[in-house]
Amino acid sequence: MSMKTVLITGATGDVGTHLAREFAGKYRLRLSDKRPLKAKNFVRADISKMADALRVTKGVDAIVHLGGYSVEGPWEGILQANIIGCYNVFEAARRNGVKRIVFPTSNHATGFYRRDETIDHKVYPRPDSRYGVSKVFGEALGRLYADKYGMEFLMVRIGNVHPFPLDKRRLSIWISPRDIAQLVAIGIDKPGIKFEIVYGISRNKRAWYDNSNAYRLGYQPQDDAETYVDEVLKKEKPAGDPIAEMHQGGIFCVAEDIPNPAAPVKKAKGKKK
Ligand code: 15L
Repeated sequence: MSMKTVLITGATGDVGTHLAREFAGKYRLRLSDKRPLKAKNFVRADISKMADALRVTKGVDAIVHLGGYSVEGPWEGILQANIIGCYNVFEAARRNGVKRIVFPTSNHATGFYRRDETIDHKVYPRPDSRYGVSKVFGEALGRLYADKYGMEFLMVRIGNVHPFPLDKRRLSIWISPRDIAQLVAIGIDKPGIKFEIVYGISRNKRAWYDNSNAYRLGYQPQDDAETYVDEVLKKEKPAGDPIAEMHQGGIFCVAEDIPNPAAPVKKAKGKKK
């Protein structure tokens, strides 16, 4: 079979950057984002506009829909990027006959489960933020489009993608770039997926998740956050808010606004607003 054409939305973000690198040569990639990127396979698109979503999803075999607001923040931003944007992409895929979508939901869809609980892919969501709610929206919309229109979804409740775990909480939810690439590739390629939820974590000793559904689909993570345990715990700051400390979602359980690593760089205007 010829190489699949795969659209990655949100391609300038953290996860998109890792996946574009890991997938080079494996798929014919079309990268999109509302922010610019210097790459010849890049198409600029703002998925909060249906016309852009229709244009960018045309003629691809599968979509990895990363585009959106990636942390807790103002409702208006989350509404446009994650609720309207997700609807536009799924609906545009349906109209364009694109059947397969990998959606990065988040550990924050279930962040109000406690750290002393182990949860599997069947638990009822307990979002820890408006952002978490927007991810639950994406999961529900995917379920509808699978059941009603026969589209196919792998929902990956991602922990945190980074070359190494950043802190104690991430020792439980970390996923390495090569492991997320393997899991997303299963979502793109594995025949027979209708609608599945998995956790996007490496084989972490301290995992809060029973990720047997991912293993059933063939996921064989290569990494374990425990490799980094000493250096992570040495750098760990003293425990902060007790509610954050008690729950899987951490700071998302208490913060109203978390600095967005993917925010567009504001140009200096000379005077303060
Ligand atoms: C997420 O869902 C965010 O997209 C990411 O930026 C991290 O904050 C991650 O969760 C996390 O929980 O560490």
